[in-house]
Amino acid sequence: MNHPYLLWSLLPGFSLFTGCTVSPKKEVIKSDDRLPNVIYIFSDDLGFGDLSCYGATKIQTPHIDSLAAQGAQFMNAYASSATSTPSRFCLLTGAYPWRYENTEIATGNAGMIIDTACVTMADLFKNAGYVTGAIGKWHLGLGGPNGPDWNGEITPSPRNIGFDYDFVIPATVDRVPCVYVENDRVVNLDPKDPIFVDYNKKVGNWPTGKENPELLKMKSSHGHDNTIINGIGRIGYMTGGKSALWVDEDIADTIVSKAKAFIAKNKENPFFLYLGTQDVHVPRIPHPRFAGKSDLGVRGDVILQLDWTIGQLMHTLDSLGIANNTLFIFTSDNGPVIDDGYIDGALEDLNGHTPMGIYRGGKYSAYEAGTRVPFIVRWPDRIKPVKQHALFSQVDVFASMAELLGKKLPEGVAPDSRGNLSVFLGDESKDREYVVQQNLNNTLSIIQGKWKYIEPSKMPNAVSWVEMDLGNSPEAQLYDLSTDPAEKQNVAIQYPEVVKRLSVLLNEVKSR
Ligand code: NG6
Ligand code: CA
Repeated sequence: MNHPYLLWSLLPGFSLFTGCTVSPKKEVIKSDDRLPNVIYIFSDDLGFGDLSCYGATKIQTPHIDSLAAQGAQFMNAYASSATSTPSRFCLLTGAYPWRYENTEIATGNAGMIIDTACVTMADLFKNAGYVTGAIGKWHLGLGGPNGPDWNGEITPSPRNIGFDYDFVIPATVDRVPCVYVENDRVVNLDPKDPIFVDYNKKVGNWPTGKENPELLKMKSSHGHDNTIINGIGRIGYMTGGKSALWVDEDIADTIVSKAKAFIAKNKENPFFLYLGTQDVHVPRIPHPRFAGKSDLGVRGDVILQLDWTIGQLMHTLDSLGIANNTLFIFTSDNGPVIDDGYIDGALEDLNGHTPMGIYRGGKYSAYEAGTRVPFIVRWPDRIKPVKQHALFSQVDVFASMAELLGKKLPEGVAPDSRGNLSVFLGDESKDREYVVQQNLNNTLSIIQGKWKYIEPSKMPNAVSWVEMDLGNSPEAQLYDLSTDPAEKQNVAIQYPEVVKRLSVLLNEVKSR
């Protein structure tokens, strides 16, 4: 596949991306005008209504609340997509994922999805002298087109797209292999017990959820009935690598300790840390410290665990004396879902909690709760606390970071990203000209001002494996978000000229 966004790294005469080695750190960046460290946290499936700083009353998230109180808290910010892989792809490439094949939810043995020739946001930071790290959930594929060699060197990896260091969960916590990869090797792998992974047929003789449901500590509601690891049926089959298997209860602790180590090691450099939490994705398995603590069942418990994670990172920055000059971004890859394939009591235990807030839909959906997510930016040295109401999309983070670093992106790099630093830092409240959203089925929506248009789609509005209002309809949909943020009244028939205008604009964006 020919990616237009791949051409840039080879542009002659562009020093940032020609691959010439600058030795930036101490020489280029003087200690008194040091660029900020940047931490970007992608939580997983966290909803707009899941945090007390966004109005939740049944759960308290004090650490994330204090982050919000000290920074710019966005009220109208969007992930590009209602699922993980495309959302992450968009952030790191600054390109809309729906322009490219193979950017849908990735299996656990998918090859690297971002071409190594692509200049990513990690490359941008690295070329500006930052030390770059990717920790936690990855879900952008690893290895060549046939997937990774789990028993050897896993390449390409995040280290081939701009990260100096990686410690990653390859895909999601419900997908095999249930192992960590650190700097291109499976962690704690015993070479005498090699790993085999297959997404089509059983490998080895480890029990599966389908054959041995009596072995499960959490049963599946949909799918998740392949190999059982730690009493949980997963998506995909694996065998081997016993010594390398993660312990689900410990994942948050592990991610925090790796992040702390990375931050402490690089406290003298500017660093860029891209961190994906496994919380609050299924299977929701809190550490015993958090189990039963929320009164909202396991989904609430892992929200508390997520809040703890953020508190630990804030504390680390404080104790190293670098909090003031660290740009700390906290958000979610897509909206929330209640039953995402395991019988974990999440629905029964909601207890009045509303993960979607007032919005319609959720993860996978074209409606607002699919992509409207919490988005918080704290940088004490620079950002004055503010509630940011401007319309904002994560697609613009890349170019905004280029602005921050004083780098001009060459033509073709981050092609869909627009520098929007003054909004990003909360200095100015100016809506993006439009925001494009993508649902599970690649149905696109576009928001401009108060209007939201969802393009007609031939896809069904429901799938068998998750109860979700996907937003697919053969008819054009138009909502006035200023009076109807919950998208109850389709007013397409009343405002044909608005439908026309937005469909033309969307087609124009598509054809770029
Ligand atoms: C779905 C899974 C869901 C989750 C999702 C990806 C089933 C029934 N559902 O196919 O559990 O893993 O994929 O989520 O298997 S994401 O947040 O990483 O995009
Ligand atoms: Ca997700």
